[in-house]
Amino acid sequence: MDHAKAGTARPRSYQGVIDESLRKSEYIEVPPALEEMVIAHCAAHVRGHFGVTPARKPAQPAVIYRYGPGVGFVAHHDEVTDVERERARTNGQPVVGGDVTLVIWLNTPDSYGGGELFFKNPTQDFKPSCGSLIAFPATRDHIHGVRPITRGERVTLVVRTDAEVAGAR
Ligand SMILES: O=C(O)CCC(=O)C(=O)O
Repeated sequence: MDHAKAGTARPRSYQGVIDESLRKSEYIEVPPALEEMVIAHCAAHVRGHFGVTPARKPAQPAVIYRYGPGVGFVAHHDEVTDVERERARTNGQPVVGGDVTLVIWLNTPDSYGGGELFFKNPTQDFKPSCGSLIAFPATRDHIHGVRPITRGERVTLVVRTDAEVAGAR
């Protein structure tokens, strides 16, 4: 949290779309060593559920997002398709993607209103305790988003990881 508060937050939209109505959260990038520690900490859980080992994507630093009142994130998926690549090519926004997305909550649910992480198919809303991890495949069938914050601020660490399959080469 201190790292998030001290950092220089910059606006960022998503997947090459510069449109603050889609997402207006601020973010800072996480140092590689901290990202490695977080991934190592989550690895057993990810392996247990998905049978793959999450690995850092060096070109794509993990980020801490801060969502303030009125801010959410529209329903989207994390798969990088030609649509996202073309948008990124034309407007200079980074393409972000991976195989497995990790979301880790950095503040307590009572410190903000709204802000549930929601999924479609099946419909599910999550507002977990500080330190919780939700991991999900970064595929187009995992549509998700963040409900707008009604009070306070919501802070999450999002790590987009590659999936390493044991024995694959
Ligand atoms: O901040 C979150 O909880 C989720 C962010 C998200 O959906 C994403 O970055 O793809």
